[in-house]
Amino acid sequence: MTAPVTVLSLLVEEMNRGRITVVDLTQPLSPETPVIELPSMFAQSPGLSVEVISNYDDNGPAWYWNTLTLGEHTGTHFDAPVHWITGKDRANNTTDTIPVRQFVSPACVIDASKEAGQYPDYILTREHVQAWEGVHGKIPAGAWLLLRTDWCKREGKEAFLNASEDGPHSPGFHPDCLRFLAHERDVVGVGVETVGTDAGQAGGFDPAFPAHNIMHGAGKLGLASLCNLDKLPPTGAVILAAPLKIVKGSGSPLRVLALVPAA
Ligand code: 23J
Ligand code: MN
Repeated sequence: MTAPVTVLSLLVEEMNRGRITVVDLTQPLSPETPVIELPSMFAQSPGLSVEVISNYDDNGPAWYWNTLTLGEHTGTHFDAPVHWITGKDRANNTTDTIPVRQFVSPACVIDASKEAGQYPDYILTREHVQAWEGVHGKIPAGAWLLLRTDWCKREGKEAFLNASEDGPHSPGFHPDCLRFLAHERDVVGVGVETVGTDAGQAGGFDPAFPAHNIMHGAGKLGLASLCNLDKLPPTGAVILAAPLKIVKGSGSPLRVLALVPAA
């Protein structure tokens, strides 16, 4: 009796042969992991703190485990539509109710690393996306749009958040680009390397925080603080990104993996 050949058995074979690799798009999660800093009139989200329950000691002689305290939006994390007021009345808008099919979706990767390297406030436009489509083809419905900026290569909180007197400076999306992605392309969501899906200066955009406002208003998802986007092809990767099943959760830290075909 031999098992039947299926797309999944072929996938396993391809992985065993190294013809499909698994790339980790997740930042390490530690108390040093930077979290977004909002203007001081708003409540802040705590980063990770870790308290040991036992460490093979009197509190538990044969076991080691910890208690974690952290905001839902810490480190490499998932944004659910309910996170934003524009998405609050949508069906299946929380981490426990989003259809799991969306957690396994293909990726289109736009490389704006050169632009963001030269200008930290770089904003991706509809025209830039359309130029990418001219080379790589139309973004299919249900795909992630991942914005590569090489921001994850910035070491330390200061460089990563890149804040000055007038707030943080980091790349993101133009509102018109987000409307295009949500309504004309029907992406599953957008993913970025920066601390949140919106540009550092996006609090002053119209609408404010458009990646949150427009995407979540359209029931779309977000992924923030991704890394290793430079290891992905422009098309052809499949992303596994499943948040914790937090009841009524607005988001969650998660492990994001990409299945990538060998070049
Ligand atoms: C709350 C308010 C503004 C922003 C954010 C959260 C995030 O980026 C987030 O992690 O969802 S911009
Ligand atoms: Mn978030």
